[in-house]
Amino acid sequence: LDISWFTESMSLGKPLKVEPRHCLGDSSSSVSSDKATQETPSYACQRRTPLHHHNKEIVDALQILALSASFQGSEARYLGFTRAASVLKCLPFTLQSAEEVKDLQFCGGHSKTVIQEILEDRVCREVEMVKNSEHYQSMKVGFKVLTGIFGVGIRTADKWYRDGIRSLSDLNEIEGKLTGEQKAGLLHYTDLQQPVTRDEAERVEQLVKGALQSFVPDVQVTMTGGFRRGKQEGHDVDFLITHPNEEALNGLLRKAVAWLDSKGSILYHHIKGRSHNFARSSTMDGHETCYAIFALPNACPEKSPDAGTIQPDLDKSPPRNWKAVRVDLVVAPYSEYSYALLGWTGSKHFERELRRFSLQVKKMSLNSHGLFDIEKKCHYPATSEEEIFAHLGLLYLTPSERNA
Ligand code: DCT
Ligand code: MG
Repeated sequence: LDISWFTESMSLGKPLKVEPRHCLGDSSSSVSSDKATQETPSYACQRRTPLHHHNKEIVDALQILALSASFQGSEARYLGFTRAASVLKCLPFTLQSAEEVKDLQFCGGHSKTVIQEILEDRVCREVEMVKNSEHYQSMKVGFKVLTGIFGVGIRTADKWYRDGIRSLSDLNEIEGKLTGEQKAGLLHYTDLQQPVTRDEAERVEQLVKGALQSFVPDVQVTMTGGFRRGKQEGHDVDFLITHPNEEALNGLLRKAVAWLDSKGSILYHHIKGRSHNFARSSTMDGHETCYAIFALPNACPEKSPDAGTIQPDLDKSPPRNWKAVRVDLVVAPYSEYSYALLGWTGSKHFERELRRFSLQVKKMSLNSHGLFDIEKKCHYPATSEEEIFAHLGLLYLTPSERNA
């Protein structure tokens, strides 16, 4: 683990050593530069957050509490635990004593109590209770079946819980009432619960590129999400598709997905068309997107994948030569590509913090389409992620430093 960049510039008492205009405490802020250098930058997009850090056990515990809070519909508690976990990911050392916790910034009282308890007793009673609670367990099952369309997962999982659904077998009983996406999530539950490895992601990339390039040979395809940030595993594989000639993108996603489907590579897909009347200042994402479940052939297939032999993976069916993998395909016009790349690289918390920083500090609205200055009422074009960070007066962070 290389933390030299951190120890030089980012220990808690000595935050990002950047040119003054890049800091929150810059000349436009009321915070004096002396005071600013004593503080942890408050927004996660101002901090370098590596993938590997020194406080995994505590971060994992805080993230369980964050997930549980979101399952209970408490966004404030979700954000509190998530922000505390994010600060800990930046620490260049392993927390050893409860005493060290007192000085942590952006870490609320509840999170501090949890951290102190883990440091003193090795476990936190609240975390153990949550992990073993029926609500948490069954919400996780419900959430997993909802294969990931943004914004609908928790609400539906909660409704299922209220309706008395506690397990996969309960869900099987209401199969007739499930949407196509939910049925697919249930059918491929076992596979979708397994992490997607980098090797699998790269094989999905070959499939996706092959399909798109058969229609437009010079189409640009970039793997985004956690894999672009350096993760070795993820819950899905995310891709961003673009081309300098925007006409080349017309109908391309549908054609490529239909082609993959005809080869038996797709188990489920749902395409959301491009939203043309999409408000540019909105935080919503209006790009054409395909949410899919691929049948990814095994690394050394003896047989080619055949959709005709696909069977539910819940029962003890004979060994298959493919694995169900969640894939998101996003098409961005070339002029919006850098914004879409920044938006789809994540992490989710990094993106939330970047949007919060843009709005609160810069009075700008940022989304995957562009950056809108609310006061000057103008858009800022960008041809690279570096340019977007510069528009926001932020130090550039590479994808692997955005694991907030
Ligand atoms: N995203 C976001 N806000 C959301 C959901 C997603 O900004 N509510 C962005 C950030 C990451 C990117 O889209 C891809 O989303 P995921 O695949 O859910 O995240 P990931 O970091 O790739 O996680 P995983 O490795 O588990 O797939
Ligand atoms: Mg992902």
